[in-house]
Amino acid sequence: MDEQNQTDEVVKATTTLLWRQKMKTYFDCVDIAHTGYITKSHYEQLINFIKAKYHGLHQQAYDMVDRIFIQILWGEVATRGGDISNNRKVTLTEFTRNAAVNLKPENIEVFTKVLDYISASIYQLIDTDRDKELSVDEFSEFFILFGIPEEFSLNAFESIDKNDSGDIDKEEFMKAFRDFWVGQKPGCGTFFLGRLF
Ligand SMILES: [Ca+2]
Ligand SMILES: [Ca+2]
Repeated sequence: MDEQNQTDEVVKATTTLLWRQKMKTYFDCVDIAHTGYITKSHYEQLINFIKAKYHGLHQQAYDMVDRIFIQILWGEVATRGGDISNNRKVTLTEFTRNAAVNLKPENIEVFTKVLDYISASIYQLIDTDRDKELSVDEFSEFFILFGIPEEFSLNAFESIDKNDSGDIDKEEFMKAFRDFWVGQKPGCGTFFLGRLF
């Protein structure tokens, strides 16, 4: 067995099928053209969609989007560093393996803080009327940028809105985001991206 297969056996032994399905779902959202790998340009394209959608914001908001998508989600979560240039391609197998490293006991605390930073920042960005609640429209307008069809974003909305208030508050959003990346069992974030592949 080569080194890669051994590593993947470790991933299988330490994560659930559900968690790996969530990672595949995320991967497929980024790999819009279904090429089988993700690259920096995929993340740059998402950033362009986001900037076009949320135009007229303060420069700080765009810097935050760059930091989240390029430095964190590409440069750390997808690649785990090393070569993060335009030439780097990350397959689903590598992505899943890299994402699983964050779940190790020595990494989970920092990873959780990073996740909270991402979700709190995104929440602020997409709560466009600034009433500190996400409406169905605010929520689906963001998720449509990831190619998630409206019916699935509604599904996601309902699963994240735990208290059935018809709005997603910041705590519900952050909890679901954390659960999506970390949770091994069904939870409030299982359908954060609307469905599982
Ligand atoms: Ca709102
Ligand atoms: Ca709610």
